[in-house]
Amino acid sequence: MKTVRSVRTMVAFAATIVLSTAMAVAVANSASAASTLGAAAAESGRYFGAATNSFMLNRQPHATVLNREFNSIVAENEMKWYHTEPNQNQFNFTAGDQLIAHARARGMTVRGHTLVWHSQQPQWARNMSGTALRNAMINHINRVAGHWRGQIHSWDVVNEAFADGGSGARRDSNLQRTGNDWIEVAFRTARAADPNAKLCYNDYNTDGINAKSTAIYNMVRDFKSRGVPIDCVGLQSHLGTSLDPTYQQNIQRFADLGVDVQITELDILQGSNQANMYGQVTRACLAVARCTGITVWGVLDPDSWRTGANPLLFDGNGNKKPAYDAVLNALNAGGNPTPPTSAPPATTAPPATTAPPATTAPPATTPPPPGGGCSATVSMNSWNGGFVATVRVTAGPASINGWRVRLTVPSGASVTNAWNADRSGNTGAVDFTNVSYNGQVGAGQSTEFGFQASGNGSIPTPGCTAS
Ligand code: G2I
Repeated sequence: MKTVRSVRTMVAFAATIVLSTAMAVAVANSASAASTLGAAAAESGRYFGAATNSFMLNRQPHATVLNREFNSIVAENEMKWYHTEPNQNQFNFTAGDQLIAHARARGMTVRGHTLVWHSQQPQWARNMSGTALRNAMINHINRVAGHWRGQIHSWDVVNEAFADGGSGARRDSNLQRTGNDWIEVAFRTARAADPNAKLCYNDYNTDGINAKSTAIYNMVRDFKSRGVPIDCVGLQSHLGTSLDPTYQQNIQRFADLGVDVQITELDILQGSNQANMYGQVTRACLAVARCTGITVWGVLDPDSWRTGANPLLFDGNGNKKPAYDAVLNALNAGGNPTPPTSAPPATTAPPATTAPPATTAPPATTPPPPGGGCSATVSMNSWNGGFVATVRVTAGPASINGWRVRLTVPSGASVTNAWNADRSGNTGAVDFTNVSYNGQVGAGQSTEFGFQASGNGSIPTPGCTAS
């Protein structure tokens, strides 16, 4: 009896250990398994985003799902050229500002889509060609990327510039006809306008190793070898019923060039393979350290541009689909952590017109004039035949209410456009004066303006006069 009881006791004790171990494992698993896409992606340093529109931010159930699940957003249409510059030099940032405010209030990052694209251009740009169009493109990038400077995680600087099919050629467009260098000019201009944003080239039908993705690969390799600023490649991934077997290999070869890869517009035709493919895409990204984030092109199926395809992760009532579970499980299974260098720039960075902190002293070669006034320094981003200059104006020991910078552009060079300053002249000695919002600069503080010019050469240290 005694023996039986002690055996029973031992069995019960052993069972308790097994049970409590199992429970501990279960608790540990559920503690490490994040319950939303954004939180699960963040565990390996990635983001999981969705495309949306400002007019959907308060629409239910879109808003609830967007705010709960995603830690990144992108404007489906409202940061495109036709929307942000409907008339030449008249900018409309309202919808984009709303999207950014929404994201920042919730700790989400923002992808910028897109600075230049052959499609969805405003009518005035569609009618342009040659130098006028090239200058309009540069001005557009300066003004749009400048407006949201410091607030965009990654910009699709150029979208869909390569032809479909096996040619590996550039797509014909009014932009392409301004000269083959239009893409690198766009990237250099974007870097100067927002030095913290990652600059991406974005395209579709590039979801495997094929002639189009190889042409883009060759362009990125060329850009890296010549120092053209490019940080990432966006693979849109609008997908059908099967995944290209070289999908991951293709991501890896771009990563091996030294750029990040982002899955930028993921949606997959609903059908028997949808959930499986969503899992495959997620695992492929997680397997490559430099694949830093995934964005789905919409939140609820009825939001999608692919009418009737139901290609997203939530149905029209906001219910999670099997595809959602496939993605979440893949994210929670973990993957290669992203390298520390691919950390996104802080979304809390000040906008361009805000003076940088006083600790950012101007170079020693241009001490502030004694007794007040201001000084100016220039940094240039040049390519053969043109440059973008960023000019920093720093107040002396007393605050100032206005400033004028006189600088000498190189002989043969000509200023084509300026931002955050009024300009008189375009060759030789050119004067730039503050605009209404950046004339007041506190003692020792700085503000910046910029301009674009054609030509080559360097600019001597400019003079600065305070008022
Ligand atoms: O076409 C799918 C995507 C391919 N890659 C680039 C993305 O920017 C593109 O997005 C789509 C949007 O999802 C659509 O919503 O771009 C389309 C335009 O090419 C967008 O469609 C347009 C409609 O065609 C217009 O009729 C409409 O006025 O959206 C406009 C704004 O609602």
